[in-house]
Amino acid sequence: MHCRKCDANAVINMRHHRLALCGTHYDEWVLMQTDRAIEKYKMFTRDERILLAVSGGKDSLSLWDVLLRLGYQADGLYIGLGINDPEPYSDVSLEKTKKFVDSGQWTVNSDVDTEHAARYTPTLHVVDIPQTYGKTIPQIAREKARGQGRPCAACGLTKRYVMNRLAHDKGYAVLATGHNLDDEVAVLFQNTMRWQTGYLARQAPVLPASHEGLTKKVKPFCRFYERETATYALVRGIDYIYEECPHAVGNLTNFYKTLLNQLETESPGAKLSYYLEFLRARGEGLFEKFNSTEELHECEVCGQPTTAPGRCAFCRMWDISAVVR
Ligand code: Q46
Ligand code: ZN
Ligand code: ZN
Repeated sequence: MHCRKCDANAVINMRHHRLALCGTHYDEWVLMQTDRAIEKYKMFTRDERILLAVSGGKDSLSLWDVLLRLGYQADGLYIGLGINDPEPYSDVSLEKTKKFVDSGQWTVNSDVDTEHAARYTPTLHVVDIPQTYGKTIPQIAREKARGQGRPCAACGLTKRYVMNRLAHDKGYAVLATGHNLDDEVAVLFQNTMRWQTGYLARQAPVLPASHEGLTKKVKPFCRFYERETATYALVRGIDYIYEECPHAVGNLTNFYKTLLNQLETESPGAKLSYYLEFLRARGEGLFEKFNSTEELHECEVCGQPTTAPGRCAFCRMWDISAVVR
């Protein structure tokens, strides 16, 4: 198959867009689409500092590459979870992240001319959970959940807290994550299956900072399919960790992803329209009344916003009674 714009062989055929592109034109397309999404949803400007959560995977490293190439001031935050059993997942993902930063690869010339050159030298912040808080994520989860279930709840709570805290303490305007369309649609499907209206009200490409101490959250890749971000990483020669976190295997989100992939095979574009139509309905205020108006308090230990007075869920879980820096 040939590229729609030139004679070269196509590296990707996007049936939902009826668009096949070669490496160069695909690269150009991804940059343009991302920049459009950033503007359309008013995510951030080139004058603002962005903190991007990086995991060493294809989505976050590709997003970092794209943002820097588009001339945005994006720094990275890597959170070391201490998940190294049975495979050294955390160690390898940190290694890939550092390799990306050291390579300076976003400055590597390509055939694509962007209006804004990559001039920003990014910083990588690393927060190692076992070093900072004394235990790995599986350890704290085992302790708190008494050996039951997956460590994902403890992990999610810790990651959200660390991201928000660092973004706030270091004065970033926005917190970005590399969530792609497949991620967003799986969560959307999960939430609609159970009519979790509060969650639906808060699922969006942009979540404004609703309270002092919270940072605006954005997902610039939310309209790209997973195979599109993977193809971008491939075209750009980004070396990322292929393996998923061992605790993700067999979880409910992955089960929904498999179901939705079957649907997509039968009906190309089904996921994209499901998501975009949801955003349209949401934009028209369909879920507005389910948005929580709960009053937030300051955690008595760390000062971060929390729903109940006293210590926040993070400080309670980690049994923190004095601020850890
Ligand atoms: S990293 Fe953490 Fe995920 Fe691993 S323990 Fe679960 S939540 S699966 S995105
Ligand atoms: Zn081409
Ligand atoms: Zn706290």
